[in-house]
Amino acid sequence: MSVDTKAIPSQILRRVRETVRANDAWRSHTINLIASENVLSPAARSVLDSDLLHRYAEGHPGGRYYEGTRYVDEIETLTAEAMCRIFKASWSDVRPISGTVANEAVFSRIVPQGAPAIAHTVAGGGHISHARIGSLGKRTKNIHAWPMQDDGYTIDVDVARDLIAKEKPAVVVLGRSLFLFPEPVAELSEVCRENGTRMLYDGAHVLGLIAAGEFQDPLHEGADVLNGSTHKTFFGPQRGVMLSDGGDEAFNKTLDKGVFPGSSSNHHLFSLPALLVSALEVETFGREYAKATIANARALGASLAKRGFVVSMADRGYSASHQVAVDVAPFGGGKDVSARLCSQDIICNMNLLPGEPGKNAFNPRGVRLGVQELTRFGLGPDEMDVVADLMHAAVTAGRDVRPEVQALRDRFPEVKYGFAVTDLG
Ligand code: DSN
Repeated sequence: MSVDTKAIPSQILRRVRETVRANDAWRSHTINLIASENVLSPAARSVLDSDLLHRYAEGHPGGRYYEGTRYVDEIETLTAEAMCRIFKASWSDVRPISGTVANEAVFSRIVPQGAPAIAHTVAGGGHISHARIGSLGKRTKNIHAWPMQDDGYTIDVDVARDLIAKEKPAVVVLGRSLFLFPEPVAELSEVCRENGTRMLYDGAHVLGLIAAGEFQDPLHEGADVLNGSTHKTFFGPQRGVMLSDGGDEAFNKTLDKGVFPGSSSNHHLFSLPALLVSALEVETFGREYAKATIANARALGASLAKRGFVVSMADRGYSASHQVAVDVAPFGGGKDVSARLCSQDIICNMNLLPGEPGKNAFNPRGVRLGVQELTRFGLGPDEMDVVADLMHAAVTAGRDVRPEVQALRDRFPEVKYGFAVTDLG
């Protein structure tokens, strides 16, 4: 980024507020389909701005390296307990500030330098932190891709079992950024145990669906650790979480050290109360929300297919999560189409489709659509049909749909499935 050294501070200062307000105003009337985002309830938002913005709390409640933490200790303990309740876990760490930091905490402690590992490639839907150029790649370049069936999405379990038995990897990573269907956790857990392999399930995208019992239950199907980010389908502030069950104290201690001092010192205390409120919302409204989200994803897939789009995994009902993947190559490809949609206030990202070669990453065939935010605003299957119609008009006919996008969003101004500020007393 080039820097304007002649800029005048007072002018920039005004620009800061204007820019933030402009973003607020714009995003409030867009159709947001970015699958990794969501919005906070008014109750969760109301506890974000506090003295905790200024404070430090390394270590754990009861074992801090700083004085002055008595209140954040209480919040952190309540949040960790809520996470254990929600995921029926015996151990949780709520200090990682993102899903990637949580992954770093695991990889840095359980993957010896150069050891074999198995993960999804980015082209296979994997997250960048599982890749050779990401967090896992700092420990090892010896990363094998999960073998895939012909659909380019589904892991070939028999071949995967043989690969684990042959390579004896230090870690296998299940879970992805293009995450349409559950992973074969139960099917692979035994061969992992037999070969001394730890299984990390990266549930960043589907954490809220797992919490609700509406996707799969990785910890009880055999994963050693469930990592996630707390701001996608788990509709909290931007943070991460790690969970395990089964009481392997030595393993939990290893993970704990991976978080602190391994991958973070302080952990952005200001957003912890908002995470606690959001976790209580997930406990209260999570199942209803997750069911609505999955129904909306399937409805959007069907509505787009009805209008002639090729939607991935049609034979399996498009999705069992919050996402659908759509082939937009006939209309210019993912880069061009996502930019055109954004100019019409419909926001999504370009994405490689299942089975597409990684070399296409900068102009893939597809776009990835996530309905978790629209669902939180209360939109349902009927509105998914309207969204599909607007996308179709914008992409195939170049129509200016911004007024219709705004009209749709104006009908759903309130965040649902959450508490009101007054519920906080
Ligand atoms: N890369 C983000 C995504 O899936 O959108 C998650 O970190």
